[in-house]
Amino acid sequence: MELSQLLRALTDTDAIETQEWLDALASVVAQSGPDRAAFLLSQLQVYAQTHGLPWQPYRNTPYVNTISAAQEPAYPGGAEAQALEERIASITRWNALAMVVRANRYSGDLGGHIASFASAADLFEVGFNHFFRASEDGLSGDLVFFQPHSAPGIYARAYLEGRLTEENLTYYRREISAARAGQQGLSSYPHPWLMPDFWQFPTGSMGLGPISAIYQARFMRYLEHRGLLQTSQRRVWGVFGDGEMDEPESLAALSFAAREGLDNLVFVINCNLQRLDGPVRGNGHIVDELETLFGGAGWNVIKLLWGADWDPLFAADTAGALATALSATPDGQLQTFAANDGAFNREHFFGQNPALQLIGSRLTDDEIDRLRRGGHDFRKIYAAYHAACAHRGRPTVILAQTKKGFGMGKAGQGRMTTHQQKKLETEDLLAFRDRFQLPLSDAQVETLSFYKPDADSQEIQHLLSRRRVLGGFLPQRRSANQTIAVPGLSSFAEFALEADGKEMSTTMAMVRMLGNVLKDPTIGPRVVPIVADEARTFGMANLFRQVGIYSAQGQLYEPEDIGSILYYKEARDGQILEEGITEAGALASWTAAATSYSTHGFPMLPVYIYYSMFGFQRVGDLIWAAADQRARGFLVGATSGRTTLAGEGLQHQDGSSHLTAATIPNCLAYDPATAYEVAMLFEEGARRMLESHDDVFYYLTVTNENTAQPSLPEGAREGILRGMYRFRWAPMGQQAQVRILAAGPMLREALLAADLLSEKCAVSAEVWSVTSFSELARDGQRAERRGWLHGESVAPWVTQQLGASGLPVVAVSDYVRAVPEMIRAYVPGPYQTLGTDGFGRSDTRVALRDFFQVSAPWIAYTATVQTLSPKERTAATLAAVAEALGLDLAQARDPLTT
Ligand SMILES: Cc1ncc(C[n+]2csc(CCOP(=O)(O)OP(=O)(O)O)c2C)c(N)n1
Repeated sequence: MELSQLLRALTDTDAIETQEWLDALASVVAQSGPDRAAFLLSQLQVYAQTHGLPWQPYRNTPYVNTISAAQEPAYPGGAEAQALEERIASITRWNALAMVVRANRYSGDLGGHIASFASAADLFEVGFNHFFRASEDGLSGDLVFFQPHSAPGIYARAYLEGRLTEENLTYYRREISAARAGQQGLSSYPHPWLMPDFWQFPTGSMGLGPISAIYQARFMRYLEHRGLLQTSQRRVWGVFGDGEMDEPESLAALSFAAREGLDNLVFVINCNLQRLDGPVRGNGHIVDELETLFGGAGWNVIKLLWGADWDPLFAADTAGALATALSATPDGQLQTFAANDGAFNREHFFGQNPALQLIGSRLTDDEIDRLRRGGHDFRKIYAAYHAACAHRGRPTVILAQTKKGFGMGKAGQGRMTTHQQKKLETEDLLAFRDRFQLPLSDAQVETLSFYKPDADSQEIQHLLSRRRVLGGFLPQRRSANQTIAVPGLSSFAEFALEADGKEMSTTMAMVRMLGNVLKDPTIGPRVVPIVADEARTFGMANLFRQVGIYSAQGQLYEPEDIGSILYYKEARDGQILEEGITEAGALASWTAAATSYSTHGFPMLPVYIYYSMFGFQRVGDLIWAAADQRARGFLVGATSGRTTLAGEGLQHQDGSSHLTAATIPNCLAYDPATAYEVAMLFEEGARRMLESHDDVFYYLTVTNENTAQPSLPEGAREGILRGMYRFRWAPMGQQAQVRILAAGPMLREALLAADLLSEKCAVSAEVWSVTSFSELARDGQRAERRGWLHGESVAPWVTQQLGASGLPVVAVSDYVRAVPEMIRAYVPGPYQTLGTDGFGRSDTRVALRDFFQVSAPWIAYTATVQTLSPKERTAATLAAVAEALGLDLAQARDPLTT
């Protein structure tokens, strides 16, 4: 009896009937083709469903490779090239390992990962030799998102390429010591800020890589469809961990990628079945789960599970005993198999039933031990990547099964603790050397010598020639600086500069400026307006018609409002990115546009307008990553202000974004009060980003409170940009007794307070507009440091502006008090801050300002109290002041605790 017949007999209750069905199907395929066969299968499905058969189509395919051995293309360069590349991967593995273990020997404080790259090395190597294209001009290469903690492997390859030196590797994770020694150290994870010529994408925070890669691929399409840049030959690759796919952001945009038909996007998920603590899905199959998720979302899924040495086993197993057993083996068990030797696997896997025993009997224990998983087989990896590149119409995900800590032997392969492993005993190191046949002496192994073949060796020659063919080295970040002329203020903001009391909100002013800037022939096409389903909220509906909403498919329907002038116009060359309700997606989209000057050598100016509450608080980590990536663009927190936002209730009331923004070093955050301030800041920001090439981005908060807008006062420019300027002097002929610093919407309250002060309290006040507490604080810190480190005497801007009079100062913000507190050290004189701490309430503006004690009467009250000496502040006096201002102190609650 043939082996295949025997196997079938052992696993099928009616083998003859099964064979008849299979033969019938095979004959249909042969005679009428696969389409007819597929039609018959769907008819069977309809029959099953309409006749109540308890059968559902499987969402998963069997636990085998999607691409059969017969479908695999030949390996470029044949077996010889393949063997050479495998050697390069072995060397890279060693150097990566040596780098991490050396760092750890130097100091236990230094972390690092070995096992992740050990599992991913082959996936990367095939990519580097055959798929990841680069370009010297940075305009036609691929964009690759690297799994963050595989960074040692990427450094190790750059070392072989001659891009990094032995010193660089020695200073892995020792960036500060390296700089002191005149060297360049290596960041733990991809970090464009710290390694600006190397890393493009900061993927260190898991989940941000996948969503960013998707929006990057879509942004390339956007550039192409708008006729701005040819990107159709370029691809985005994302290599991520299977554990990382648990992050909500990893999965958040899968259906979006498929909907957009992003066949320029390939995800390679390294399914080593383990994450940090243990198995990703010990009791199930992460591959199956991801197959369902990606497949259901509309991706082309390629399972790359088993290496070539499994092919003859599967071929012999026509009854499917092997596939059945593998499908039934949970990942936790597969991990145990990875951690144990051939004899163990023979007994516990192949020993499960006679059919498997028979298959196992064809192999020695050593051969069983060396059975490779798909992600460690160069030819199969090549086949999968090749198929992914050839696929049209949909993004592709390759689910590559590997072993975590591959080749680390007893010290790490498949071990629960392998993720954190960074100490290896000499014995383990020697075993690693032998396993990968590295030409290192015992002494070199013990001292963890890096290994680099001679420049004229086959290995180095091969890898260099492959990179030449593929256009250069990678990763490589560029800061190509094309200058885009920013139009003068008067061309887009005349209405704001000469507002002359006209009523308008700052959100309205911002949107109007945006509309004008979009019309400018130079900068206009570079502007990328981005919204997350809130365009109407911010009064941006007119832009729908003006510049159109981007849609790869154009508009396949007649919009309901086609008759109106502002109809909902979708177009292939539309300019607005309407992202729907996904702040994470919109931020990833903004980042792609904000870094286009570098990734595409083509500067764009993204302006993402959103509810400020759903920015820093909601997607702060994405903003941090954008900062690391040296993003240039505007984030506009619209309808902002804790008490100012009208009509939405407290879930939308943001009191903290300015505090978070202040923690991001290259984010300039402003809370402007007037339309002309917005105009000045927009112009200055655009100029710095597009003309001076500063790696900064701007956060502006604007509000929907309609107020009479003043015209630009003379001489205000410097103060607006630096953070504060005097808006109103004390009443004519009077000396100011108190100063009020007010930001954003609080300026109006402060002005009313100044009136109250003079009318009701006989106190004369001066009012200052603070456009940015955080910029003032930074300026103060810089001045302080110059003093204490270099003995220079420089007064911070706040101190310079307020002078030496020592008058009491009251500062009021529509954000938490910690925001105005940022400048306390630089205020000469008594300083009292007012802000909007606590959970807040839903109510009207007036009620909220009263509740938070930031309304005009409360500001006036606080200012008056500041003018009193401590002795004068008796309960009776305070009550009298409050009464004069119509306030009831007994009603005043602590917003923090109520
Ligand atoms: C947001 C976030 N949370 C946690 C971590 C810490 N972390 C780094 S690697 C890792 C495990 C990664 O597992 P997996 O994605 O399966 O990759 P593998 O190392 O197994 O290849 C964790 C939890 C992180 N970098 N980012």
